[in-house]
Amino acid sequence: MFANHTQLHLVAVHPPPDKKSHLMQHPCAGDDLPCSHVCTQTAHSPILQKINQENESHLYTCLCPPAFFLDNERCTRMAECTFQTFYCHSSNTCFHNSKRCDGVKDCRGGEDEDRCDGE
Ligand SMILES: [Ca+2]
Repeated sequence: MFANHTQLHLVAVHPPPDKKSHLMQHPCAGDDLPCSHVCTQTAHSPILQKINQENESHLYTCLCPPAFFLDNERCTRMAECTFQTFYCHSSNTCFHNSKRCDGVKDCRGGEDEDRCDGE
């Protein structure tokens, strides 16, 4: 159809979205986004649609990029621990390996003292 190395210039034009459209009333489409990074519309299921109709609200899911975790609809960068440290997921902090199994709960959730007896 076109000769090799033919360059095509395509332009797609779409009218601006209608602010009154029900799709534009979704929390992910507004100016005051509920998520810090990525907001996606939750897939509809019969159960969710029933909740939607009763609450007259739109459902959404917040997502985070790699190396971040979701906490209360906000993405927080995970702490980067060195090989001499271990990661506490409950507090997103790093502690030196000497703190592991030393009888003191250094992590907020105390996971540094879990499985210390070779369990
Ligand atoms: Ca400890």
